Amino acid sequence: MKHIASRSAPFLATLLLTTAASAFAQPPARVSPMMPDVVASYDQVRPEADFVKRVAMVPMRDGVKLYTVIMFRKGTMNGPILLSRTPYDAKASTARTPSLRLVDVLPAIDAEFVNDGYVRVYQDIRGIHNSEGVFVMNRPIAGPLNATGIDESTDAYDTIDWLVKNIPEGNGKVGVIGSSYLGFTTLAAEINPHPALKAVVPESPMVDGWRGDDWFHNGAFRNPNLDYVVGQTTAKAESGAAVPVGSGDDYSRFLAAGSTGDYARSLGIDRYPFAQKLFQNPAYSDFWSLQAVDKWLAARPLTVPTMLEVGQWDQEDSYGAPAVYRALEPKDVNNDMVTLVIGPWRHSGANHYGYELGALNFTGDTAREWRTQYMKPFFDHWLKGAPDPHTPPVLTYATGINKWEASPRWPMGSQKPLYLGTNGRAGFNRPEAAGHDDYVSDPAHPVPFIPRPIDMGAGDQWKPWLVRDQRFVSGRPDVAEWTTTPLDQPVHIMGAPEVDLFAATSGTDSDWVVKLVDVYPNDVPEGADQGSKPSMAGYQLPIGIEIFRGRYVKSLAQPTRLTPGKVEHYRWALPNVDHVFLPGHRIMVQVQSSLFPLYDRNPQSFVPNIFYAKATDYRKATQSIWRGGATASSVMLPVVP
Ligand code: PG9
Repeated sequence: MKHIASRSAPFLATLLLTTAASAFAQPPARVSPMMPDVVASYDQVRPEADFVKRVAMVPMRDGVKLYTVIMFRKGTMNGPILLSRTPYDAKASTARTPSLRLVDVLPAIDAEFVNDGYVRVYQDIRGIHNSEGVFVMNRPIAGPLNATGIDESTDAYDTIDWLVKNIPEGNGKVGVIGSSYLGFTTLAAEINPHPALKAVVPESPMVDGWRGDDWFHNGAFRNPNLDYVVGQTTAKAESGAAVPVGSGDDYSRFLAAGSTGDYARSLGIDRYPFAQKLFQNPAYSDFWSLQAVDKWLAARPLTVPTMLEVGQWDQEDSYGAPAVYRALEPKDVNNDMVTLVIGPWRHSGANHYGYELGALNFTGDTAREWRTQYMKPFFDHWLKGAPDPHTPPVLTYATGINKWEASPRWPMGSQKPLYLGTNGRAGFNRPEAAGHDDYVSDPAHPVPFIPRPIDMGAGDQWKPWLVRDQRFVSGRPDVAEWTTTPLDQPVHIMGAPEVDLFAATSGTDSDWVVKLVDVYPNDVPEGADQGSKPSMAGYQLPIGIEIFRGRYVKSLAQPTRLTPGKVEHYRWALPNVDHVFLPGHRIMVQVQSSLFPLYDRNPQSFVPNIFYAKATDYRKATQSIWRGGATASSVMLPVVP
């Protein structure tokens, strides 16, 4: 760090003088001859401001410059650097309010850091907002899908190299943090990492866009992505561009359009390059499997301490963090390099208020508890040399009993089949006789994923949807359900429940949606003092919901036509959870064949590419869920003994 020390005095003096003169003018083209990349500095924008803010165009190895905002409290010296690399507008992310206090200007979660001497850095990734270059959605790591040699890993390396050489107030150690897409760029930073990168916290990271993160889930396409593609790729600097579809019920809108391809074509979205990529890759092709981040990480050494975080009811990226944990765990020989955190949160909820979610109340602000008691001590240790906080290998919040649990590994439960039985009963004893329950799935009347009218862009509908009371579909003839009798003992599950489904359809393709539901007692519900919230009496709380597109039963990469009436054996995972079904509660399994309009409809007749299905392809089908005997469907619960 010597070279920085020798540069700091004249550099800072120049910086202050230059910016003092420009306090009320436009930022100077160049702030200091000593720092050619810093294009603006607002140290003296308002003398009473309690922070320093610099904007740099940081050069990458190919010359492209990335817009980078550097902020820290005045007086910070020898500060650890915490970096986030975003496609969501670094400029806006660092201007939350026009305040003179840094804690008001940065996102709320940054207060704990900047008030403790951290330097906070936000950067627009390549090609978007104020950074130069060409944007590539989820830019694959250099390799078969990317021949340029430039990716989010090299850009992170070059950025970190610049930061440790050009921030005199820094201590030369860098951490990277971010949620969702920023979780993806956080994971990319630990591939071929810069030596100054000392720790990362990928939150709800996008890892595999076909298996379970964002774009598809097990082959079923997620319709809200069309708006996302428009918002992210309409114009380089424009954020949040939206298709003018007006207000109204998304259920009606998508149903009236026909296929998702029809919907996209009706709005010109089919002309967007990434929309075309999605439509051209409906199966788990190389396009998806070669960019799965867990596979990249599994093929490389583990060198950076990693704290993975995901919400138990993450409605966007529930797959990524556990998948990366599985990839890295075998490399964590001393069980002290990788932590998995599962909190009672919706997508990115860890960075917001964690006391409640939908109808649920928890023991406190669980998100803040995690950030202050676990996440920051983790960074403090690796970036500031603070004492080892002995972060547990696995930290989960047990919903139902509402308490944090530290575990040595994940999963902690062992799979125990909850069988579907006769007369809508579920139980842990395997039914002897084989039989089946049928329902008719009609693509003209798909099962809504939340009550209508549906606006998938409305945060109050979208964010908490995975904890929505499922009684809104109770009684639908196309939602089959099996329920245990009231439990006399708690059933504690810690892991990913596994669907083990034997099913047949009269069609030649089909979607299967399975929900694991905690049915609250109707008489003495917990949390009776729900305050302003409705009672939980009889509440049907989803503990996991996941879809599987039947055409992929034989191969995720090569879809096959289903044979009408033939029983197929399907296996897929529900999201990872730590949950206790309390005595008096009942465990319910629901099975249905649509979850609309979140997922595109399966026409239930085999077509080469569902994005291009025609109206005549959509046909009713009789679905048979087999139980007992050799075809005993169940949900394998990861029960803790
Ligand atoms: N999980 C968000 C997202 C990514 C891509 C498509 C749709 C949603 C996110 O990265 O914030």
